[in-house]
Amino acid sequence: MTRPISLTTKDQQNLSSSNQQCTFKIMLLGDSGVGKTCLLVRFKDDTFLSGSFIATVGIDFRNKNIVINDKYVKLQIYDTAGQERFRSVTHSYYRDANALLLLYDVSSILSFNHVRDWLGEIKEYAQTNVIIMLIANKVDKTTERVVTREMGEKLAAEYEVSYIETSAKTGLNVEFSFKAVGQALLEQMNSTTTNGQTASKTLNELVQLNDRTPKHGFCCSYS
Ligand SMILES: Nc1nc2c(ncn2[C@@H]2O[C@H](COP(=O)(O)OP(=O)(O)OP(=O)(O)O)[C@@H](O)[C@H]2O)c(=O)[nH]1
Ligand SMILES: [Mg+2]
Repeated sequence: MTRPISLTTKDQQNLSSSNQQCTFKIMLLGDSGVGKTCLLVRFKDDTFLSGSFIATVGIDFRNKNIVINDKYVKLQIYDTAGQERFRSVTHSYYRDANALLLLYDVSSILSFNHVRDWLGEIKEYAQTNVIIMLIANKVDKTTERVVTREMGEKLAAEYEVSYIETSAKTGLNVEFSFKAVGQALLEQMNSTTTNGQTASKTLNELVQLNDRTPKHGFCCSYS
């Protein structure tokens, strides 16, 4: 059975490379403006980039060392540009990714409609055993929300990927998402199957556990 994720202050430690047990590559994908960079900055620095929007050019990456169930894990997170003109640059990075976080903005139906196109690109360029998490970001925008949870969950179920709602602004589920992916990849690494099924199953179980957890619990330990 999957262990729930513990959020501890140990995660903030700068772990020396000799202590690192493994490195996983995670890629952030989705239309321009959905909040990929903000999600990463929230996870890495626990701040929110409000104000004028500066689109990512090409690709950027950040490392974050975390502790998952007492194991040291280095997450190498690639923040891609959502703009079409950078698509060929990002394609070359898909192959090495262990996990893909595919974002849309719940206040933009266009970004949601493009999720199918992104999944098509993933199929074309990523490894077949890559794990995918569909992220409905900006859920703090309650009055402007046009993409419901039901719509997101339905699409995720159709493509058999995990679904989670986040807000880079409030921090809702941000740390959880990265840690859940890290934990799923760890379990995959320790399993005998190589087709990614263990990771996807673990991720789904963690998301379901999280859905049943009162949200203020994560909030308090995170901020
Ligand atoms: N309300 C709200 N605004 C957000 C959230 N996440 C991002 N934003 C805003 O959305 C805009 C775009 O965010 P970015 O993170 O730069 O978007 P991006 O997906 O990295 O865009 P590209 O780099 O062009 O691909 C910024 O103005 C952010 O302040 C969120 O969770 N809630
Ligand atoms: Mg960006």
